Parts: sequence; C-alpha cells; structure tokens
Amino acid sequence: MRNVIIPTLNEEENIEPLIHSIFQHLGSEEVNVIIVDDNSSDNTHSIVEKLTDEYANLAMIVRIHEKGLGGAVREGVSHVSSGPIVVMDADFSHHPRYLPMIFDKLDAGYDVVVGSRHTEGGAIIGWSGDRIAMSLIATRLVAMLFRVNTTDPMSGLMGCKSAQLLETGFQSHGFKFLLELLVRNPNLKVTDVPIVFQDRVHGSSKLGSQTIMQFLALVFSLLFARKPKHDGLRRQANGRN
Ligand SMILES: Nc1nc2c(ncn2[C@@H]2O[C@H](COP(=O)(O)OP(=O)(O)O)[C@@H](O)[C@H]2O)c(=O)[nH]1
Ligand SMILES: [Mg+2]
Repeated sequence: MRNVIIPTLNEEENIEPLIHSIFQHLGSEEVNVIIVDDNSSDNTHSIVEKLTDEYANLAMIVRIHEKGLGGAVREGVSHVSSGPIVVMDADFSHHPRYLPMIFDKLDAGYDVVVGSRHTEGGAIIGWSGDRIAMSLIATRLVAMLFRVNTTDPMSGLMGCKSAQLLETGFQSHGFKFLLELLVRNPNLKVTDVPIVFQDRVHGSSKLGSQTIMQFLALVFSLLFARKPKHDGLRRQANGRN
C-alpha cells in the first residue's frame, strides 16, 4: 500500500481540498493518507476528523505537546504498516499531481525520490526575491559541504522506499529532514522529479528566523557527524586496520 504523510499546523483553508485531490490522483483504495497535526489552533483538526467518515484510508494523529516538522514526519511513519511513503506539505506548494510519478520511481527501485525545484522543468513561483536568494544560498552551501545526489536537498516533497529508512535515517525535529537523511545515508539510490513549487495562497508560512538557525545548527552537526572521505587510507596511515 502507498502512504502519504502530511504534517499540518493551522492549514484549515488548504487541508480539505488537498485531501480530495490526493485521493483523486492516487485512488481512494490505493493510498493511506496520514495527517500529523501539532495541535493546530484553527479548524484543521475538526475538518480532517469529518473527512475520516468519507475516506476509510484517511487517518489523523494529533500531537499535543510537541512541535516540529521532522518529529511529525517520524510520528506519521510509525503508523505506516508497509509500502513506500511520500511526505508533502499541506499548502498546495507540492501539488498532488506529482504523487503518481514519485511513487512510480519508488516502485522502479529508487530509495529516495526528491521533488526538485532546481532541475530542468522545475521552478518556484510566488516567492519573494529574498526568499529565493536565501534558498539558493542554502542549497549552494549544502552542495559545497556535502555530497548529496539531488539538485534540491532542501525540498519538502520527497518519497522514500520504506518506513524503516525514514524512521532511522534522521534525528532532527526541524524542517530539513531530507538533507539530514541524504547526508547520513550517502549510499542511497536517489533521483529527482521536476516540480513547479507554487507558494501558498492560503494561510501563512511557519518558516521564521528560528528555522534559519535550526538549518545552520543542522549543517554544523552534520559536518561533525560526517565520515571522513578517505577513512581507509587514514586508518592505514595510522598503522591501524
Ligand atoms: N505537524 C507540524 N507541521 C508543521 C510544523 N511546521 C510546519 N508544518 C507544516 O509543514 C508544512 C510546511 O510548512 P510551511 O509553513 O508551508 O513552510 P514553507 O513552505 O517552507 O513556508 C506545512 O504543511 C505546515 O502546515 C510543525 O511544527 N508541526
Ligand atoms: Mg509551504
């Protein structure tokens, strides 16, 4: 069974049309949709609850005391029994029309499939110049520091072959869990599919200055966690095996 995990925080205008659209694109019998809501203060919770009467394969987890995208994803993954998983935003920036293509690539044997804004055919629509510049700087910095097999390690739209990989592949609770997954697991078979990322029309972004600090802290922690490139040579030079 295919699975889609959607972390939500105050997405009352987006969540109902998004859920209908996902089931339309994938078939309501063919996919489990799991909403992980961090105790939204708007009506997200009650809207999803109402829709669970309509869709047998829709589930919602509400976390009362925790916040954070990465932790919400891991919580959702713990409710997946089998099959590939796609993680996407709730705000239509990641359109459900891309889901069949991502699942097809996972079925074809890729470990991770990234919805990329920076590959041929991809784009970002609606962001301010400042936000595009910030995202590009972060992407370039990551490309300089780490070997990641994607053009968009900062993407929030990603597919993963199994729950096990998503459960164990990253530790942080913040936004950039894909980056962490790729750096900590450098041998994964990764591919990109181009996406046109459309900035949200309803609701507001939860990204703030705290997110930038979180990103920098993650980069530093990954730099220290990274295995040396020439591990074998170094051990030989030290006379150890
Ligand atoms: N469960 C949960 N979801 C979150 C949290 N922060 C953001 N989200 C959701 O994660 C997705 C991406 O957040 P968004 O604010 O759109 O970030 P942006 O697209 O980078 O501006 C959306 O579906 C949000 O509702 C959080 O702390 N917990
Ligand atoms: Mg968004």
